Amino acid sequence: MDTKIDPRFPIGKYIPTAFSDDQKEQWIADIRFLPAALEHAVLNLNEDQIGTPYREGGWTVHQLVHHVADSHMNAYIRFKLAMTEENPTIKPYEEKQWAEAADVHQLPVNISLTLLHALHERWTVFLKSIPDEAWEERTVFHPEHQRTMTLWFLLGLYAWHCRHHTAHITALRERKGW
Ligand code: NI
Repeated sequence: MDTKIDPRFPIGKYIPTAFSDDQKEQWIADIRFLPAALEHAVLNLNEDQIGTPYREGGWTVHQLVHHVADSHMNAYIRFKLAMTEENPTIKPYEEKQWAEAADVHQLPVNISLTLLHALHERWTVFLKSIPDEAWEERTVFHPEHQRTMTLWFLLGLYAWHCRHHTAHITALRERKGW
């Protein structure tokens, strides 16, 4: 029996769920603790290990950490736009090209971890200020998917995104025995 997990999706794909207070608390906690979780995931890795792709042809640990910073800077802005404008059209970005950019190549992961600590502090305080009724009322429009998304959908998506990329690194370490 083949029970191998697809290495691209160590925790599975994002499955949206109905609004609940408990789920909201859990998802905000996932976002709050991402910087510490990611920092822990890369703790004591040497330069070669940081430069290792998490799967064949995939991003390196180094790129994964910088990607999470790229993604969550965009995410934070999407939440702020959704709360201050009516169904704003969000800006997709070319995440693969961002992950190949000079700053990603030249800077150690510590720079993005520091950025994530500050960013997630602000993001978490902002998320906690969102009134319950707003989670399903406030929306953004995603022009590539031609789809309106609620803040509730996005909260779950980014909580998943935190655990998804952290698991890429922890699963790699487990496989390699690091
Ligand atoms: Ni991602």
